[in-house]
Amino acid sequence: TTRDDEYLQTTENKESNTLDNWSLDRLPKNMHKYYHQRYSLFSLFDHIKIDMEGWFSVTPEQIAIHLANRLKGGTIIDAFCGVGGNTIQFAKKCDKVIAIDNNKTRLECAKHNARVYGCENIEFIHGDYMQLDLKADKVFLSPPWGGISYNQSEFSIDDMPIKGTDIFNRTKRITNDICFFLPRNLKKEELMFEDVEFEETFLDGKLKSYSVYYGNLINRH
Ligand code: MGP
Ligand code: SAH
Repeated sequence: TTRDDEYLQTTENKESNTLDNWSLDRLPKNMHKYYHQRYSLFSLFDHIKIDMEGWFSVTPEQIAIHLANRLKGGTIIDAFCGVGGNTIQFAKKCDKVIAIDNNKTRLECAKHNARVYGCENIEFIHGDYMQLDLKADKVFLSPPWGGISYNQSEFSIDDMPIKGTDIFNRTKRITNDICFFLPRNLKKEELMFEDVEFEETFLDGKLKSYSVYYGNLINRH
C-alpha cells in the first residue's frame, strides 16, 4: 500500500531512523517504564516515530480518546502537539485540528504519526503558540511540565517552562473553551481563574494526570 511505501522511504532516511526502531537499550533506565507502556501510548506503536521528550510527555491513547470525546466538534487548537498523541484523536472527533509545536523534530513525528492513523484534517504549524494569532472554537493545552521529575517536588503551574498563568491568559484571547492537561500533583487553587471542572484521568486504575476544563467544556450535569 501507499502508506507502507511511505513508511519504508522514511525509515531509509538515517536521521529519522533514530525516531523509530526503539528498544530498551536506547533509553535511560528511568525511562524504561515508558517503553513497557508503548502500546498503551500508541496502539499502532510499531509504526510511529517518537523522540526522548515525546516518550515522557505523550498522552496515552485511551486518555487521548477520552479527551477527544469531551472536546469533540468544531475547530480545535492543540497548542503543544508534541508527537501527536492528542492531535490524532482530536482529528477523529473534531472538524479540524490546528496542531502547533515549536520543536521541528516532534512536529515531524506528529505529521508522520497522523498519517499512520489516517488523519487528514490537521493543519500543522511550526511555531511558538504564545506568539501566534489564531482562531478556533476550543483550545487544548498540554505544555511541558518541566521534565521527567515534575513529580519529585511540589508542582506549581508557574514553575513550568512557560508559566501556566501566561498560557491561560494568552488562550483567553482565542476562546473561553479551554482544557488544560496537568500533573496529578497540581495545586487546584492555582487553576481557579474562573469556574472550573477538575477531572482525574486514570489509566489501568492508576491516576495519571488531571484534565482541567473551562467555559462550555465544563460538564454541567
Ligand atoms: P509520568 O508520571 O512520568 O509516568 O507521566 P507514570 O506512568 O505515571 O509513572 P510514575 O512512575 O510517575 O508512576 C504520566 C503521564 O503524564 C504521561 O504518560 C504523559 O501523558 C503525561 N506527562 C508527563 N510529563 C512529564 C508531561 C509533560 O511534560 N507534559 C505533558 N503535556 N504531559 C506529560
Ligand atoms: N500532548 C502531546 C505532548 C505535549 S508535550 C502528545 O500527546 O504527544 C509538550 C510539547 O510542547 C513539546 O513537544 C514541546 O516541544 C512543545 N512546546 C514547548 N514550548 C512551546 C511553544 N512555545 N509553542 C509550541 N509548542 C511548544
